Amino acid sequence: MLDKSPRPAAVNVPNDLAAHWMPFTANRAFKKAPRLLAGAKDMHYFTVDGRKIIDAAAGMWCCNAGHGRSQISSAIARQAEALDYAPPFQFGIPQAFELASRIAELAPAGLDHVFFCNSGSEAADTALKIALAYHQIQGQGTRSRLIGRERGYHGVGFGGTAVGGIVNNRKMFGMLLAGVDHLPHTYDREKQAFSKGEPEYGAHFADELERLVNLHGASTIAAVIVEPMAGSTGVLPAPKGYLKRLREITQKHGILLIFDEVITGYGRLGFAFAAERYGVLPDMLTFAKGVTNGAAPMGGVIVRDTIHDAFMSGPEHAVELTHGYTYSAHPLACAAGLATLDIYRDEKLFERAAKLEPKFADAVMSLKGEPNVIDIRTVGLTAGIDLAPRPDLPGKRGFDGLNSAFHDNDLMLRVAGDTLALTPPLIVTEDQIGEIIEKVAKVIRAVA
Ligand code: PXG
Repeated sequence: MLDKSPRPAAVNVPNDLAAHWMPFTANRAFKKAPRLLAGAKDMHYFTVDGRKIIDAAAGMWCCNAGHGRSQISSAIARQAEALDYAPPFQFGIPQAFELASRIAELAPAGLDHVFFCNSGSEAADTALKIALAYHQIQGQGTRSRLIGRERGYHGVGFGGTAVGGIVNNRKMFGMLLAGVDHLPHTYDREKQAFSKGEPEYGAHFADELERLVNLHGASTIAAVIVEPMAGSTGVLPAPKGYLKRLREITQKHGILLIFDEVITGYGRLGFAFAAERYGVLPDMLTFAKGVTNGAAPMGGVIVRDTIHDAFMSGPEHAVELTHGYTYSAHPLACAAGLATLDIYRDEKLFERAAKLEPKFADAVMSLKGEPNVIDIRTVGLTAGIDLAPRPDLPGKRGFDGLNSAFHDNDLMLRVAGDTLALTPPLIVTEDQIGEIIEKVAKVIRAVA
């Protein structure tokens, strides 16, 4: 069928791609066959040559309300005209306070204070630093050990890289932080393959924290940081009961629990935050991405009142936490965040994700039986599809899938090694889910 929907005219393509060293990208391969984008609206991207690509990745887990939301772009434009920049240290803008209140309201009761930064990486490092400083203030400065998890991703700062558990992200960068340890990841394909939602098997992986406590001593451990659903590593939902058990063990030993909700926040799992889905209250919760629908860089940490309040002592003229960024609570990001939260509320997008979850899961599971599909996991509006790696070249099948999707099937998806990740905007319709699955099936066959 001819598509007559409006689209931007094809734009000029640069003839020299050399200067831009692209992040987390196979630069040489990209520059031979560029995937260049020029525009976006609702569920679609437009390429520089005017093709319309359905977005099964919400950009990069960011654009939960879909693309080109004029409510957000006009809020940013108005803010840029009125106040382009204000120093966030010792000065403030009303929008930052309003946004913090709105975010605290969305978060589970008890998580009442928001510290702003500009990305998920900064949010992870901020949360880890608050944990260390909190224990200092409490007179427990020996608690300096940080615990992450294998296959965890907490961004690319030294703190986040150290607690992260993706070997390729770690092994090039020396010793990282001292005194870090890791829980095992929670994935066991034999016991969990083709699970919808949280796998039945695996709560006991949380007990490994007891082992680490026995090894290191609780009095040396500051915090544990985990993603409620590990996203970057290929969509690993927490097993049933796992997060509750982690909460019990951390609480018993006075260890802070940090949820990294950079991906799971703002509706991805059908709730404002995954903490709500799992009925588990962490001590801190990090966010980024969806807070502005991707339209401006912003991240943050939501902090338990008890932790925040512990800092509010000493002389009143003194800075309570010596941490922050030039662009913390940037006016454009605050404007984008407020407009984004309005859309999430008015269009009930979190509830929409929850409602679509079973249909989405069934649709993705229908790919079982396609060539090389060795596991499919779904949770919320997210799925990971594991393809058997080519024995000679691990990651090549996945990379070919990314290219086949973009160049031959007008589809954008995420790829982690040989795992295809689907994580569409929460505005996706049932028909569009069907269209995405058909395209993914074509991609899987193309790389068989
Ligand atoms: N924590 C988590 C859980 C993340 O997923 C970060 C921190 C870091 O955020 P920044 O804003 O610093 O990039 C992330 C980022 C993918 C993919 O393909 C995922 C992320 C980033 C890029 C790609 O799965 N997550």
